[in-house]
Amino acid sequence: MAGMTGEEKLRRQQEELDEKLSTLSEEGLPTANIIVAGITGAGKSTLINAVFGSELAKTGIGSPVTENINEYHNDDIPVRIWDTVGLELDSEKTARSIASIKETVAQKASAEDQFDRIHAVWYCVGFPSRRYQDSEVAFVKELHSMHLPFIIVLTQCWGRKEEITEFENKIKEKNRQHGLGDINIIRVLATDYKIEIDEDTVVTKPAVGLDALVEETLSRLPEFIKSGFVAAQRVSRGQKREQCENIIYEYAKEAQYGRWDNIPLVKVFTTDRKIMAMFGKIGRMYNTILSEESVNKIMKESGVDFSNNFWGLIMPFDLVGYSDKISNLLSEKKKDGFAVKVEDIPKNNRAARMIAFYGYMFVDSIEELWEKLTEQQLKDVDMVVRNLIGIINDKLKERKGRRN
Ligand SMILES: Nc1nc2c(ncn2[C@@H]2O[C@H](COP(=O)(O)OP(=O)(O)OP(=O)(O)O)[C@@H](O)[C@H]2O)c(=O)[nH]1
Ligand SMILES: [Mg+2]
Repeated sequence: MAGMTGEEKLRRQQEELDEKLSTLSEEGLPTANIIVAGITGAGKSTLINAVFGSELAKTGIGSPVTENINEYHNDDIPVRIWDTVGLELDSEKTARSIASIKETVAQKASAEDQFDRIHAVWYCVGFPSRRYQDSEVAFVKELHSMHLPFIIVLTQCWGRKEEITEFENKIKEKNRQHGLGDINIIRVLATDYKIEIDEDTVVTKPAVGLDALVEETLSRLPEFIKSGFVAAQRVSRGQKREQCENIIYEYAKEAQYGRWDNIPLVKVFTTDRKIMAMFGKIGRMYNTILSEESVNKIMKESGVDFSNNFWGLIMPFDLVGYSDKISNLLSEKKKDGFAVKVEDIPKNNRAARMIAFYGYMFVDSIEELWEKLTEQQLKDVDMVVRNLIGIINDKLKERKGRRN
């Protein structure tokens, strides 16, 4: 960098940082590959819809990979599901299908690119049938031996607790006999179950266990695939929030490292772009795909002077409690082994704090949006953008109110 003026040097440094950050935001999310197997009627489709939303199977291309495997994928949802359809484990024909499923899985499992491999298997057994046949155990054994995260999902868990426990023990015992005692079984009722007592009385058993299934799967997925799985699932909001904190942290750290607010004139526009990229990523985590245009609109029409973003928003930080949140976040990260100190992002590092502030505000707003809109409405981009602008403006007003 010899011969450059100080300003040129800074500009160059900034460009390099920008490049680094834009790759960060373009990476998108990894796609988790999950096999959902089980005999016909076990409740596979119901489970898939409950965890990933009906959009996946409806608009996704359900294309037959083999006679008995259907693949579901939709560009907006970072998950790929292989569903074994119509498997009847007793028949002759099914024995052939199982062989072909095993072959497909084995091929995938050994793929050179880790992203192409199968990342987890959910094997569904329906409680109402009370059946866990020898042929199923053999099938489970084959899949389990590929050393993938393997979970047995005991589906359609309505009915008496003791009976469910009894059946679960039966499965466990059978597994033990085949050296599969370590397989986890998770009880699930994917959607509410209505029991008609008589003409006027309907008792509803509410859905349970999906969060446990998501948590267990997540804890066993390879690290590099987790963010995709979290974005794709619709069950655990806590997990989404955690992933968003990681995103905010990345951007805040970059802002701090880049000292964006040291040369305001060069950085104002850059910072806007970072915030936009961060909003886009957070949106994806909540299954909300926002185009650049939409994010732009949100930023323009929120009651903040975004073009003057280094002044208006920084002062009242502590009054909203975001400063504490940010400090906590940074200490958490430090515990995780990150080389970051709370003092690393001092109170006077406006860009980093501002980015974190926007990040948290956006996550809060999207969570509110989730409460407010139905799954169908969340697909309507105009409605999402309009509502987000409303929520953000309310939050900012709230903030002003507290200041006074
Ligand atoms: N209420 C309720 N019904 C369920 C649940 N799981 C499955 N069912 C019902 O059980 C039946 C079979 O469920 P599916 O999800 O279609 O089963 P599948 O495993 O996809 O079956 P195939 O596609 O034939 O292999 C359907 O009528 C579902 O409505 C559940 O969690 N709650
Ligand atoms: Mg099905």
